[in-house]
Amino acid sequence: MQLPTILALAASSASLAAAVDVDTTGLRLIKTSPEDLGIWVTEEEKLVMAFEHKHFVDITDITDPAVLAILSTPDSEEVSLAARAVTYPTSATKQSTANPLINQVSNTQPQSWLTTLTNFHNRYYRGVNGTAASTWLFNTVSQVAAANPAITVSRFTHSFNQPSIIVKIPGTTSDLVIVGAHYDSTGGSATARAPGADDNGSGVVCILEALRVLANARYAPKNTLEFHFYGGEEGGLLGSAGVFSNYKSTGKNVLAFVNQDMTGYSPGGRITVYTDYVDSSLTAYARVVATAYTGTTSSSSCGYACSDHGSARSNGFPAAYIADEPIGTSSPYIHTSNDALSTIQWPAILRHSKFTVAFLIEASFV
Ligand SMILES: *[C@@H]1O[C@H](CO)[C@@H](O)[C@H](O)[C@H]1NC(C)=O
Ligand SMILES: CC(=O)N[C@H]1CO[C@H](CO)[C@@H](O)[C@@H]1O
Repeated sequence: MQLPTILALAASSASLAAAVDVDTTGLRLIKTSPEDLGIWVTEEEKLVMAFEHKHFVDITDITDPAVLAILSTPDSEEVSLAARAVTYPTSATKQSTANPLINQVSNTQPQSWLTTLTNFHNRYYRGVNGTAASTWLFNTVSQVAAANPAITVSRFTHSFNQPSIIVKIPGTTSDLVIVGAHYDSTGGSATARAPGADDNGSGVVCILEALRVLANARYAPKNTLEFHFYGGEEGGLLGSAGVFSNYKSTGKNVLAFVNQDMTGYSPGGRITVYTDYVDSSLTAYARVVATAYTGTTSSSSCGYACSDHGSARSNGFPAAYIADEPIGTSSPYIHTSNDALSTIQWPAILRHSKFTVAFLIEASFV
């Protein structure tokens, strides 16, 4: 099959693009902006784009017209949410519950977990090492969750061999408060070294540390709490797209989704709240919690298809994005072999682990 390396197709929607008469066998349809109608690329071209920090969402398997419509809606326009409208508190009020738990947060386990995660040659979602990382993470998460028999751990499978992992602490309501991070990594080719320490091993270990603390305390929330570890983010938000599409079609009520992608490199020493392609009410609430528990925050924006909050948002769920640093001063190492354990700033990891516990406790009462 002979094809130009990148086929930009003039069509008004993804489904139209798919219907244009070219052989797209083995190619993937990606979208790089609300206005972009879709571009067919090879897997190798996706890897190079990620390496060059070009953001995209892989829409090949997205068929829901409402999701495609949101993916084509500029950030300046509010998107309506599928879930019932949530009124978030304007202050943090659960310190007496949260503080004793936050005092249990440490870097001891995150240092060990991040060492193992970065020792995988890479965690590429279509490669054997990415699958091995998935197996290790599932087993580790299961061991941590075992401190409380009420907690369930499951795999959410995808068309690629790197399932997302979903942990649930059941509440007295089925309304969901979710924290998430992706665990795959990429280094510009299918076999390149990609330790992915900051991007995004760091977010993974913060969420896992929050789970460890809540599991050990046998914390029993009102709202159901979930911890999501996504595969395939670097392939165009694939893992989170699968999970949130399922949550939409099965009518789950998501009160809040907070994504953390990069939590371990912060010269500024402040949690950064991202303000584009997110739900503004939830984002304001996440900032309230971050400020109450960690001090002054920074703000930034990171553009279209920046990370997994985009998948929650396009499926009609309130989503926020929290990271370690504004985009201009964020880690210069990501997507390369230098995104290594040695460049991690551990105070940042600790700050985000504490924030994660605080947010889960506060939001469990919403
Ligand atoms: C998997 O990791 C090994 C080293 O442990 C490496 O030699 C190999 O190239 C990696 N394979 C892929 C597909 O990345
Ligand atoms: C897309 C990707 O490969 N990883 C994301 C990790 O987080 C940074 C910033 O938060 C994104 O810019 C990257 O795209």
